[in-house]
This record gives sequence, C-alpha cells and structure tokens, in this order.
Amino acid sequence: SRKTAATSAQPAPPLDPCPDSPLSLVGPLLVEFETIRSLQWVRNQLGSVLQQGGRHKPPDCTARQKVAVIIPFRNRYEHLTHWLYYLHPVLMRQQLDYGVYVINQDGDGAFNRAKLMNIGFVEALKEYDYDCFVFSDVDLVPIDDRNLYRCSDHPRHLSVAIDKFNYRLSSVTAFGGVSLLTEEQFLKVNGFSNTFWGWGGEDDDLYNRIIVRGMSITRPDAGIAKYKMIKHGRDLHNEVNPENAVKTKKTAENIETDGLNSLNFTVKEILKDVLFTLISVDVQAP
Ligand code: UD2
Ligand code: MN
Repeated sequence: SRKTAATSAQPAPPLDPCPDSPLSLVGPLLVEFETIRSLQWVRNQLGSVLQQGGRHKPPDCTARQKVAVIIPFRNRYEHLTHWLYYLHPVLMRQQLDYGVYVINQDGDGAFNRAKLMNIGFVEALKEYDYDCFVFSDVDLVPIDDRNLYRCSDHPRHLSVAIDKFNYRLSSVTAFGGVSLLTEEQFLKVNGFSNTFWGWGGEDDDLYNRIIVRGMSITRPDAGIAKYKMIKHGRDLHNEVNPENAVKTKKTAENIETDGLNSLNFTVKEILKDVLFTLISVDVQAP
C-alpha cells in the first residue's frame, strides 16, 4: 500500500502537475512603499519558507515552468527590499519553480541594463535548468497576482498598466519594465544587445529583435497587468545616451553579431542570500 511505500527508501512518486490556474491567487493586492522595510525584516518574514538563493517551488505539485527572475541592479537596495517583500509571496501563490537573480553591476561605469540581463540568463542557466526568463526592473511591483510570471508561445510583456503612466500602455511597441521570454525565444533573438550604455533604447531594440526574427509579443489584459513603480530620479552614471535611440534603427544589422554570441564579462562575486542570489559582475564599461 502507499503507506508502507512512504516509509521505505523508495524515491517519492512524482507529483501531479500544478493546475493551469493556481487556486491560491487572491487578485488585487495592497501595495505601498511608504512603510520602511529592512532586508533583515523581510528575511525574518519570508526566510523560513525559501531555499537559499531566493528559490522556491510548490511543495504539493510539479510547477508548470521553471522560472528565473533576472533583476538588473546597482545601488537600489531600498527598491529591492520592497520588491522581494511583495514578489516572493506572489510567485509562491503562482506555484512557480523559481529563483531570483540580482545582477549587480560592479564599479561606477556607465550602467548597462541589457548586458546585465544577458549575464543573468547565462549565469542562471549554469545553476538550474530554467525554461522561462523574467527580465524585471527592480522598481516594478504588480498589484494583482493574476498577472502570471509565466512564459507563453510568444515573448510576453507584463508591465502593461503602470501607475506612473496613469495605468496606460505608453506605446504599442513598449517592451521595457517586465518582459518574459523562454530560453528558446531568447536564443532566437541572440539575447539583448550588449552595447546600450546609459539610459534608454535597449528595450526597443529587444522588441525590434523579436520582430526581425519573425515573432510577435503578447500581453495580459490591462485590467490585470497593473503595476506600481517606486518613485525615483535618474541614477548617477545612467544618463540618457542619445546614441541609443540611433542604434534602435539598426537592430536588423546588429542582431547577428551583438548579443549572447558576443557577451564578455567577469563574475566578481556570487552571494547567496535567502531572499536572492546576488551576482556582481564587471561589465567592461567603456
Ligand atoms: C524605463 C523602462 C526600463 C528600461 C529603462 C531604460 C519601463 C516601465 N521601464 O525605466 O525597462 O528600458 O527605461 O533603460 O518601460 N538600475 C539600477 N541602478 C541604476 C540604474 C538602473 O538598479 O543605477 C536598474 C533598476 O532595475 C531599474 C532599471 O535598471 O529599475 C531601469 O532603470 P530606471 O528605473 O532608471 O529606468 P526607467 O524607470 O526610466
Ligand atoms: Mn524605473
């Protein structure tokens, strides 16, 4: 009988797949950033249910996808703390087998969000057989947990309706903020460009890559894909780079040679926090 099998040395039988629509979702969430939260306080709240490195999977069913969340980062610990506090419970309720990777740009050279995303993709795959990649800004928190952090047949844009833009999509080609691609989709576009230094354009270039490779994007319903962005000014060493807008006109020329196949970086440190994996990298800023 099953009872005797459970006490023997046999491996546990495989769990059933998790339901397509997780039953534990609650819908609209209360999200605010006025409360002061410390990383240690969040560790105390959530640490006991997480695996080292910010990993979690549903205990009672097999997750439909293995999801790596990649966050480009430098000097935004206050935002990261809010993000972790809100996102871990959401990702758990969505019954994902997931890990959170914070890719920290070492030094104070020009910031390169896109290159940090490529590095996160490569480094996360070294650790686990992920099949879906979430590329997320650190300052975007969903306010409805029905907005699933799960990949689909097409590259997917989740941050549709952000409070900063009065909960309206800024443009039909917008692909910044929170975007999801499967491993196969990301490889097909050769990842992000590595050459967008400073602010702007790298998200439009990724959108162009998707179109150039014959794909299209999907989005959840705007009534569900709602976000709050933590208020911030422009960071130091991430000034608008006017060259970036010019480069977005040349995606078709650059996609072959600029991306995952030309990625160069040095890992300086990998730190396992219970809430996240922090990978500090030298991105070889000019
Ligand atoms: C927009 C896009 C973003 C990206 C950016 C241009 C949306 C909703 N967001 O965001 O996806 O395309 O424009 O580059 O469309 N960061 C740090 N430290 C820094 C600088 C940046 O951690 O010093 C990270 C952090 O995760 C941040 C992200 O880079 O959220 C984007 O930078 P931002 O928030 O300053 O840019 P924003 O809000 O204009
Ligand atoms: Mn932002």
